[in-house]
Amino acid sequence: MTSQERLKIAVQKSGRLNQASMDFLVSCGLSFAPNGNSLIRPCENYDLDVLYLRDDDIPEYVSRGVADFGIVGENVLAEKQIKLTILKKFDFGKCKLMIAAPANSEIKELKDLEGERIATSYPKLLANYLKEKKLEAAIIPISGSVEITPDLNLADAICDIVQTGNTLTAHNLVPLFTLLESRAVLIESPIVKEAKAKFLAKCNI
Ligand code: PRT
Ligand code: ZN
Repeated sequence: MTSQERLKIAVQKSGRLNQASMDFLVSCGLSFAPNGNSLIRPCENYDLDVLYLRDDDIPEYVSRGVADFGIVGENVLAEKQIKLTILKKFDFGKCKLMIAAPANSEIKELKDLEGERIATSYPKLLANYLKEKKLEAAIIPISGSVEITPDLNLADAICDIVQTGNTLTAHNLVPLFTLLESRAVLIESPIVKEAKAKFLAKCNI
């Protein structure tokens, strides 16, 4: 195998998907030496390197063929609006993208969102949802800690990822509408390579 054929898989560097993604690769029979802080971790027993990235960057790396595969949340993939083949849906990283409002708010039904301000890190998915529901609301793009924005009067509602619901409860927010159900998925670059099929067979995909 030439060095150009050495495959790359993009995995979240740190965060909720990192450990389960590495566990999946190990379950495929791959082994990795401890890598310290390096962003590229070679597999010891297969022609494969793991690229450790921010999850938000994974679809871009994969769509451009810099990584042959990637493991990322469907929520991130959908927000990036990059069309890529999903090869496998995993049992980890399960969550929902939801609109939530303060418990004491008058927002209870979809129509109550009309004219309101909604803070989110998912402006594209929220815009699509509002358009589909024929609602006009102001989208406030925020990159993190979205749940504090109603208290600070930056927004009337939020659109964020919910798993247990504990974060919403802690901020006195009530989940109302689901935009997307998400889990971690294995995505594939559009670049054709012989080595890819062999790798997928090794992983029973
Ligand atoms: O650094 P990097 O950009 O790579 O990481 P990140 O901080 O953007 O992502 P990270 O590690 O938080 O999440 C990675 C992926 O895990 C997400 O894109 C989802 O696909 C998935 N996932 C699963 C979650 C959650 N569960 C989750 N609970 N992502 C985020 N959360 C956050 C949510 O934003 C909210 O703040 O957890 C809080 C809600 O959790 P509950 O349990 O209190 O409801
Ligand atoms: Zn991220």
